[in-house]
Amino acid sequence: MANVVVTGAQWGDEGKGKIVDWLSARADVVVRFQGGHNAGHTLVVGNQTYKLSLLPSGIVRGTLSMIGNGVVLDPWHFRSEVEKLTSQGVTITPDNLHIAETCPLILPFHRDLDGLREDASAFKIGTTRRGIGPAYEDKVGRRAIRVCDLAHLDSLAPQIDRLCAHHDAIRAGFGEAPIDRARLMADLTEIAPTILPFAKPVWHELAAVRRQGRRILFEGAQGMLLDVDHGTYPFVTSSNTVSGTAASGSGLGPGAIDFVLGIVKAYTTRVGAGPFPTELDDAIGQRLGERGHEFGTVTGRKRRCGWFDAVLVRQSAAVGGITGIALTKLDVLDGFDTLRICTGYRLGERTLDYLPAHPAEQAAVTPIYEEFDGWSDSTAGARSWAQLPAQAIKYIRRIEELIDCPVALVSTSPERDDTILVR
Ligand code: 2SA
Ligand code: MG
Repeated sequence: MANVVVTGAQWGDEGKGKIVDWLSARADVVVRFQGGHNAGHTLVVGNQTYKLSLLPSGIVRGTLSMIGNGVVLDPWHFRSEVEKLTSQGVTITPDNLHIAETCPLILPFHRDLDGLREDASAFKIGTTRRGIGPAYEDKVGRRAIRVCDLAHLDSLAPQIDRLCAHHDAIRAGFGEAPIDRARLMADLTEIAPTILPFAKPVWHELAAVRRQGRRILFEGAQGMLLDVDHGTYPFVTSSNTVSGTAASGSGLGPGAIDFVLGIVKAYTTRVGAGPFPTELDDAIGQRLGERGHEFGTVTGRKRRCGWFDAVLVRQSAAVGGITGIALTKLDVLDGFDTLRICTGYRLGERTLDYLPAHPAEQAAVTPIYEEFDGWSDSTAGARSWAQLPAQAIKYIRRIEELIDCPVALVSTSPERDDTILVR
């Protein structure tokens, strides 16, 4: 298989980190193409656990890694994540990590604004408070400071003025002092030498990688239902998380993508606010959360849990052009007497086979469930199809049918090798 996009098909936290790690053994380059340090990718290698939120997961095993133009980069976070991983024995140098020169920067006042907005109003998105949304707003508003600007700080004052004028007006509304320009310039001057050695024309390098026939693994963050266009708007992140972004967010054409692997958890979780039709506000939801260790990697927030929603994943598979699914955390369902899968929604008198666009309707749908007998044997650590209980296979096959997409991989623990390749 040549170039693969790994994309979340639910609300994130499907276990992309592990699957990217598994696939990175077969890739020459790993590329992040959207989001920022709001991602939370966990890799377990032997007895070491690595938590990444900005860097491509390939870096842990030394695979050439790139941060594409579609990512928003907090330079200070970058430095601390590099330091943390280095202290865990990971080698990170400008030879194995490249950052697109066109990445917009997340600046300290972006993070402040993210928090101010979350705190100030009754309407809460439940963001990671890392400044992701405000930084993307400035990118689209053509006000952003980008990585390449760090090499031209002497002539940056007019751009900084324009950016700060915009933010000062917003800050005033929150009763906040104007941005200290001199301090911002000093901070940028201080961090620039850390970032610039990594800055490269990533699109140009990827073109060469393509010409040489080397394999690219595109590492998505968050999930399809958090996509700013296709997700549960406004309860979404501020980037396009769908697989198509892998091309635009790294500087390649759509023809560069050979396979889209959608990562799907065997049940459903969501962190942050917004509609969640199959959410279980009871002992079963509690049990899923405990067994699945469902806490945010970045923020430590408790994730909401619910039954598998085939309607949502079918929608993700269609919108994201998913070629095959990797089903993760199947072992969390071990030992349940009965399992449920949502196959459709009821909205008043209507029956729907998709999630309606309006947030009020999304909140009002009630799931139509199909019930399954569970399995008592453990699937944890299974490495072959033959090791799975018959009922578990039945559950997987039914999911496949309902989402109209084949299951290509089944993951049975955070360990790289506990992965079943389905033929
Ligand atoms: P933001 O910060 O602007 O991107 O938040 C907007 C919404 O997107 C959700 N979001 C996420 N959902 C799941 N996982 C994410 N990454 C971390 C993780 C999150 C964490 O892997 O655990 O640690 O809490 C992620 N990033 C953003 C967010 O909850 C909002 O609903
Ligand atoms: Mg995550």
